Amino acid sequence: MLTFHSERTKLRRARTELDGGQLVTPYECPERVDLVLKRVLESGLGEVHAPAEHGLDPVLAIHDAGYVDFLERCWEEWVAAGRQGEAIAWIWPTRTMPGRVIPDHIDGRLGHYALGADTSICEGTFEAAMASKDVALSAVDHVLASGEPAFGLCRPPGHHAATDQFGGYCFFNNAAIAAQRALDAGRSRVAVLDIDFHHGNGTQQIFYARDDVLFLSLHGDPRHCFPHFLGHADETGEGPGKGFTVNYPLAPGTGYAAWAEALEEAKARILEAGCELLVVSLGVDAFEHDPISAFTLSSDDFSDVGRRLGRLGLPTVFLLEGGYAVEEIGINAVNVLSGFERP
Ligand code: OKP
Ligand code: ZN
Repeated sequence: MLTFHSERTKLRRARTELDGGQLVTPYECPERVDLVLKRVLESGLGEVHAPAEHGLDPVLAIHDAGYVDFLERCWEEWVAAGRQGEAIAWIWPTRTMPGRVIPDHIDGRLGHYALGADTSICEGTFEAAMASKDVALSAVDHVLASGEPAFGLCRPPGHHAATDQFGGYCFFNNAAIAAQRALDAGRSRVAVLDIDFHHGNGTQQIFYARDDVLFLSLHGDPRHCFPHFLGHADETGEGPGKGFTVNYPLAPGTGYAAWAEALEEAKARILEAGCELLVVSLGVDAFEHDPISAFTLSSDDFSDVGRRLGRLGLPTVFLLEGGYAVEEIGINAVNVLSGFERP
């Protein structure tokens, strides 16, 4: 299958992530792209293509215009305010202070548009997010035009990004942007299957009241795992979207047998709903040695994941999300893709 990749996805190189009360070098680093690309090339998966530039319209089909403007200007505003470090949110509209008015001050705007303090904004963040969604759009366009599968080597990831919030290393929701593209191209229902270890809260929020996108997620139970405040089994959609959100929260320590059982249930729901295209939010942080996750999938299990997804028989676009055990991220991502194509 074709891979879509842009060197511009590496324009974001944050120096700080708030982790355990310390500022550490972020887990979500540009080297992840090099490792996955290297494995794609050595595995003979297929050609690597540069994405086309798709501009902001497909972003604005998903995200709030004020949010996009904030992301574009945040870094220069932060620097203009004389700040020394990277832009990190530290005050929020919370349950007791709901925040009806979007503040003017950069500190207030950061809190309005941030989900958490884990994700710093630095120079190049907007440019990398733009490249990442271009990768996703070119990959889905290839699937739409050819019926063949494609892999978008997206980075930064997207599934935590909501209509107007960034966080969990995500800025633009690449999977949501790709799903909307497929609908705009005439598909009547699309499935987004999120197999990243973390719940895809952004994707869920974006499509929660809609029945044209079926969102399904296998993830660490939010009682114990990031993003902590969404992803419970009783969240099933609202209004016309009732039944079109399906969550499989799994306990930390879950191994492949139980995980694959949830995957088969998700596949049955995708077929039952008559989805015409599958977007896979391909995080590989369910891996046993991932540094920030708690499932125990092996590299061979990821090949089996690909085989199981291939048996759905749907036009499929894979978009990279998380995966942080850097040496193995390329192996595990490409194992899914190879298993899908060469069962
Ligand atoms: C992004 B993706 C330590 C870990 C918490 C948030 C995790 C984001 C995961 N600071 N950071 O879903 O892989
Ligand atoms: Zn993740």
